[in-house]
Amino acid sequence: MSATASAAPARDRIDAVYAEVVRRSPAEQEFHQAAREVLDSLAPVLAARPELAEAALVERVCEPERQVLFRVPWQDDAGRTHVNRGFRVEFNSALGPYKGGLRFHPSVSLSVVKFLGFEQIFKNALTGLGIGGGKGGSDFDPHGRSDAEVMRFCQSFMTELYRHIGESTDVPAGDIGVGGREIGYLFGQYRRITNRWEAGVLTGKGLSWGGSAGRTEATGYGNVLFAAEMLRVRGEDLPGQQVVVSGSGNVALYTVEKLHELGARALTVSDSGGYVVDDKGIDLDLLKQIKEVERGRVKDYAERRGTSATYVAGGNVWEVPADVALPSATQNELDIADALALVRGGVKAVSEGANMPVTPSAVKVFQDAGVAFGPGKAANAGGVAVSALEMRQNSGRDSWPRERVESELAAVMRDIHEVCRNTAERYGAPGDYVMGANIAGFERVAEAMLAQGVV
Ligand code: NDP
Ligand code: 2IT
Repeated sequence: MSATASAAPARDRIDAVYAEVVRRSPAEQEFHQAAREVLDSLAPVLAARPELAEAALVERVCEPERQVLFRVPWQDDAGRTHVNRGFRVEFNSALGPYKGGLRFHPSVSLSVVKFLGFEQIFKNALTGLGIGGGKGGSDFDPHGRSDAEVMRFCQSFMTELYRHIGESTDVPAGDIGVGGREIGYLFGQYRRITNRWEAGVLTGKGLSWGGSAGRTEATGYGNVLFAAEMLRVRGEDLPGQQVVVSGSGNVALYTVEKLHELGARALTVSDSGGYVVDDKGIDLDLLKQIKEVERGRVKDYAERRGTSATYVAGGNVWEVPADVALPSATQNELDIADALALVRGGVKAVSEGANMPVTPSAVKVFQDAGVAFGPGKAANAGGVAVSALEMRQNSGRDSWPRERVESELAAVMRDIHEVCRNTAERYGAPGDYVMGANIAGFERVAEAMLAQGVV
């Protein structure tokens, strides 16, 4: 297979698909960005495989199979009524039930949910574990809300969502603002409304009621394993590397944990208020206490850590020089000036723990500078991969030991790295993991869609 003379018409076709995406969904900037990035990789595929072009697979994959928007009314502790908007975009089910997280954050919009759902299609395909792509959430802001308020919100959210999901239909999980506490409240309401113990309807559950060992850790661990693979094929090693990590949520915490386990040093964590840099490396026990137990801020970490840590209020974490950067907070958090600063500081590898944290122009800076760049749909696939393993355990009413889950996660991450690398090489773009991930993910989905007819 090679890019042939028909690449030019293929590129025209891609541009036309993109123009139609923008025309049909105007003002959905995040979705446009995610679509453009994938589409930009696909011209050589259409040129080499006309059967995929003829079946309008690129056109079809850009349009969600179903989009659900709903009102979520709830009452706060003072009895005031609030109204939020709920979303579930069921993007593609050619490879399995829709699968993807729920995000609760004030910035959530249809555009954000569609960008995340679109990315999820290809990410989930790369895992090879038989899961389609979807995403959902709400513009609800959980910060500063009591447990009781979060519970009432989750119950109201599920009171509509339950009719759209199911273990063979659509299986949500966590994302920003949705962790173990929220999955618990959501599962409780689903069980109550449906009168069914259907463990496989949600993933990220507690270990005593259908959850999988290793799911909490999976995204961060997986991203570190992916970064280690990218370094390995360049003849470098993760142990001893200084690493800058952004965010201080689920992904960031377990990124730090795996880095330290493998002998690298995590220098930073951040939140929307600022960042902390710790010359001795982040003290994970203290950070977990503050974030997972007290639901505090990274500022509290700096105050309690002693002299090795400095808090930079409103600061930009990418000004800290490091060998490796693992953006693990949110979309578009690392732009061109940040990329230039990291390159000046000697960064060797950048791997996306978050979804689309690096802007397209920043990705180009890294690639032009020869920095290994791991796109989120490959690098952060460990979370959804272990979600798929949780679904497997649920369908067999089984519970696997942590060692089994961790070794399967490591195998999946190695396999994704290999597939992306080989695919990029096959299409004449050696070392370009963005091309590799987009093409390999698309080919798997497109082949299944082709076989299943025009649906
Ligand atoms: P959490 O809610 O646990 O943590 C999110 C972290 O990112 C917090 O530190 C938060 O800070 C920060 N953050 C969020 N939004 C913003 C913003 N707009 N500006 C600055 N900082 C922000 O979420 P996760 O760790 O689960 O998710 C992080 C990223 O990883 C997301 O992009 C998510 O889509 C992605 N991801 C998550 C997976 C998972 O399994 N959880 C799987 C794959 C990808 P603050 O508290 O100040 O808001
Ligand atoms: O972006 C993601 O892959 C996730 N938030 C995890 C999705 C899942 O279903 O575990």
